Amino acid sequence: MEPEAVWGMRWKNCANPLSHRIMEIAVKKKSLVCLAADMASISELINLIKEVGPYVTVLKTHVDLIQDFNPEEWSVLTKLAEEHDLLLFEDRKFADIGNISQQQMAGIHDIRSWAHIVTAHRISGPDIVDGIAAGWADVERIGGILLLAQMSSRGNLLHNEYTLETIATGKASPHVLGYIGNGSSADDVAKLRNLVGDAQMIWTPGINLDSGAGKMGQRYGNPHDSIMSGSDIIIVGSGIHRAENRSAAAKLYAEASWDALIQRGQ
Ligand code: 6AU
Repeated sequence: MEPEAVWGMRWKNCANPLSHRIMEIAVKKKSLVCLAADMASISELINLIKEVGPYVTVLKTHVDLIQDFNPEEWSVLTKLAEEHDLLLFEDRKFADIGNISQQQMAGIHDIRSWAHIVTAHRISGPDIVDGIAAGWADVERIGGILLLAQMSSRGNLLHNEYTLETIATGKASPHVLGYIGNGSSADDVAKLRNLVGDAQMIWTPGINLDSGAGKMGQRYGNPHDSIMSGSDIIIVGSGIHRAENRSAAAKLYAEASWDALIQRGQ
C-alpha cells in the first residue's frame, strides 16, 4: 500500500519531512503505535525493543527514568532501534525559556544527538520551540516537536484558551510536527483535530484497552475511537509493557490502530 493512499489529506498537507517518515513506517508496519517504554534500565528497554519492534512505529522514552544511564550503552540501544526501524521520541516535556531548553537538549543525556522527536509545553512562551530547534542545530540535526495541546491526566490546566495559543505557536513554526491530544476522550480529540486542520499530526496518550486501568489520575480511551476522531499515532505504555505477552499485546494495539485508520479513510 502507498502511504499517500492510506493517509490521504494528512500525507498531502503535512509539510514536516519527519511526519512523512512516520507515516511511511506506519504503513510498512501497519501500526500507528508509539510505545511509551517507561522502563528503569537500558537492558529492560533493549529486551522490550526485541519483543515488540515489528509492531511499533515509534519508541517513546523518559530517559531520566533510566537508573543505569551511560552514553555507551545508550548508543547500543539507539542502534538497535534503528535496526528495527523505530524512531526515537524523548518525552522530555521541555517547559523552560528557549535558551535553557537549548542547553537541556545537551547535558548528560544529550537528547539532541539521538531523539527524532521531543515534547514541549507552551507554558513559558513561543520561543521554546526555537530553543529546542537550536539544540538540534548545534549537532547539525533536525527533529520534530510535539506541543502538549491537551493532556490525558485528570484536572490538568490545559484549558481551551491555552490549547488555542499552543496551536497558534505550532502552526507558526516549521519545527512543530504536531500536538499531544487527550486520548482518553474522543470528543477532545475531535475538537483538537478541528482546530489543527490536516497539516499537522495529533498523537494521543491515555490509551488502554482496559479503560479502568488508570492510576494516579491517568484516564484511558481506546485505539479505535482515538484514531476515528482524528488521532494519527496512539501512545500506549502499560497496556503493552505490563502485559503478560508483550509482543501479542503490541500486535493487538497495532491491528486496532491500523484497522481504524483504514476505516477512517481519507
Ligand atoms: O499508557 P500509560 O498510562 O502507561 O503511559 C502513558 C505515557 C506516559 C506519559 O508520560 C505520557 O504517555 N503522557 C503524555 C505524553 C506523551 O506526553 C501526555 C499526557 O497527557 N499523558 C500521558 O500519559 O509515558
